[in-house]
Amino acid sequence: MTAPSPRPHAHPFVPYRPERLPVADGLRRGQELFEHLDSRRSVRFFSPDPVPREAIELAVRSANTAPSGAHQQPWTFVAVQDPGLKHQIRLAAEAEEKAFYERADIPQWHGALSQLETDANKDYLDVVPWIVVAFAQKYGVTGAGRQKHYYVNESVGIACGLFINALHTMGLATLTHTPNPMGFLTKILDRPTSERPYIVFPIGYPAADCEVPDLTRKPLDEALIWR
Ligand code: IYR
Repeated sequence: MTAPSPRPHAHPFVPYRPERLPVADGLRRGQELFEHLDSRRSVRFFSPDPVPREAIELAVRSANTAPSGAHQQPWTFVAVQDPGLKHQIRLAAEAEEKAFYERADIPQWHGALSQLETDANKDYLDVVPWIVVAFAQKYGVTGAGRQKHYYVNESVGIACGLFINALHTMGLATLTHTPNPMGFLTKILDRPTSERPYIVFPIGYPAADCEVPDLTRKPLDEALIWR
């Protein structure tokens, strides 16, 4: 028999009893996770080697564990393997990026990006075995009509963070690619207008000769304030 609930509830609640680790064990796990996350880099040079569908499924299962506003889980992940669709995405993304890089009125933005040595060529969108596009559900669509969604950006952002971590854990690389605007993805991937394209994730193994910009992470005292 299950123990009676210690509190009165109007809705179903269930016991939650995660393992309580000894402090030293928790810190060791935290250190290991930090070192693992710190070894991740955004990649723009990919291998065409295949990645099993199961890996994409596992990454989306991980993303799908994210906390979300009112538990509305306002995300959809579209996994693209079809070479024709990938090529359509590449051509449309490159058209937007060309316009972005040719804009003369945003020199500061271009300056901030220069150390990444990016340009309008997005050949990796053809090379990778998968492109996953995260969509944010601006509102829900139910039989009764539109349901307002709360904290959509925060929720989808957290889900995407977990997604990136899951890929890295499987030895896969990705990039948070955000061509601007991204409306073309709604069309190419046949998504409803209730969804907004959020991030394009090219996914694969890094190329054998992959390089990344020599960047460092900001020191902890700039990331963390104690009071
Ligand atoms: N979307 C462009 C430009 C770009 C913007 C940011 I913010 C970056 O961190 C990197 C690139 C591109 O993908 O080239």
